[in-house]
Amino acid sequence: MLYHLLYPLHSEFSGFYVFRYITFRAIYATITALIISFIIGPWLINKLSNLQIGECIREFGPESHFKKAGTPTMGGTLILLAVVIPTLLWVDLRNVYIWITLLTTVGFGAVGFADDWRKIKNKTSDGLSARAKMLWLSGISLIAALILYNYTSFETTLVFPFFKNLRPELGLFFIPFVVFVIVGAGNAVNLTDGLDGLAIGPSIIAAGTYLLFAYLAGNARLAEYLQISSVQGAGELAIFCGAMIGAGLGFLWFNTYPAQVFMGDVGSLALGGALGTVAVITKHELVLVIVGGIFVLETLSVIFQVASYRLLGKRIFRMAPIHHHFELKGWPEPKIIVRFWIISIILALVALSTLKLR
Ligand code: 57M
Repeated sequence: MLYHLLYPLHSEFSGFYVFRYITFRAIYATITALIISFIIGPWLINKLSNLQIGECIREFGPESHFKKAGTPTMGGTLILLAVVIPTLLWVDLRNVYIWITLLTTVGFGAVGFADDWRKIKNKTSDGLSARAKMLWLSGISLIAALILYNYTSFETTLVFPFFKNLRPELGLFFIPFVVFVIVGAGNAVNLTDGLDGLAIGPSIIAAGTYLLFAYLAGNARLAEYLQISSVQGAGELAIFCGAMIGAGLGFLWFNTYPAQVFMGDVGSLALGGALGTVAVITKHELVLVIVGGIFVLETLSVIFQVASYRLLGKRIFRMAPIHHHFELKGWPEPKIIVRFWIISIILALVALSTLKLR
């Protein structure tokens, strides 16, 4: 909105020309998101506490979590507001990729909201059934995939990191592939969200990495120089990623150990859905496995744990997802969190190196 209001004024006052630049708007989207988080955060946490929107802790989980019972949850609504408002303020609203990304982000957030609400209403840790959740998430991603496929000039090739000439055409398979990436990302972030700051840290790092990918993919000259796919219009997603960084940092302010608020599924699904969509649109979807390596690790730990228990009757980890394993080994919570952040930063650097190694 601000972009549409202020940029045209450059014909009268040249200073307003600055609103054209994606870099400038991405920085101010980040700052706007931070300001929104700091203004609304304390009020929302108070409100959630007063409404007794508190966490029900699973009885068979690590004991260290029992003291967290009653921590306000659904703080993801703050993340959503702090992502959506700055995005609407700073982007070019004619950009279809922005609307697709907002659709999955808000859509996934809404499914998470319904899930959290049910848990709170029933005072249990069981929300929507896994089936219903998957159906909703797949439906929302399917709409996003169909819009990309039918109404944009989006290339339906699959781009492999490290191999610049390996670009198979997916054709119609592009649609289920997009659904798989977005739903997978949503669920992976959700599984990771089990310690204070554990999901939001790697989400901020991933958003920062994709801010750069979006900027480069949207700039035809730079894309050609780096031999990455050029996606006209993808640059606006750098502003969305900026808002994600600001919203993430703002949320971390309250979610850092010992957390004053949890994000709930409304936050974790929205963040995952957003990252999955941005990865698809910037044509860096396979790189998400590296950028979001922590989310992948958490998911794989559950898959291997369940498979091993079912097939061999033995557990690989003391408890899955893997962060519980380290907790049960006696690592203090902040140590696990910060170490996972460090791994995330290393993975982001490896992912960025794919820009040169091809
Ligand atoms: C969400 N939610 C947290 C909070 C957060 C298939 C199976 C592996 C699924 C998995 C599962 O249900 N994962 C989904 C995990 C929960 O956090 C809430 O959920 C929201 C995110 N969706 O925002 O509202 C708890 O996590 C802790 N927490 C923090 N700080 C935070 O900032 O400390 C969350 C955010 C909170 C709080 O204690 O209550 C969760 O872990 O439940 N299931 C599991 O993770 C369970 N694992 C399991 O059963 N493993 C088995 C098999 C199935 C693999 C095994 O290893 O044998 C464990 N979850 C818990 N306790 N809590 C079991 C023990």
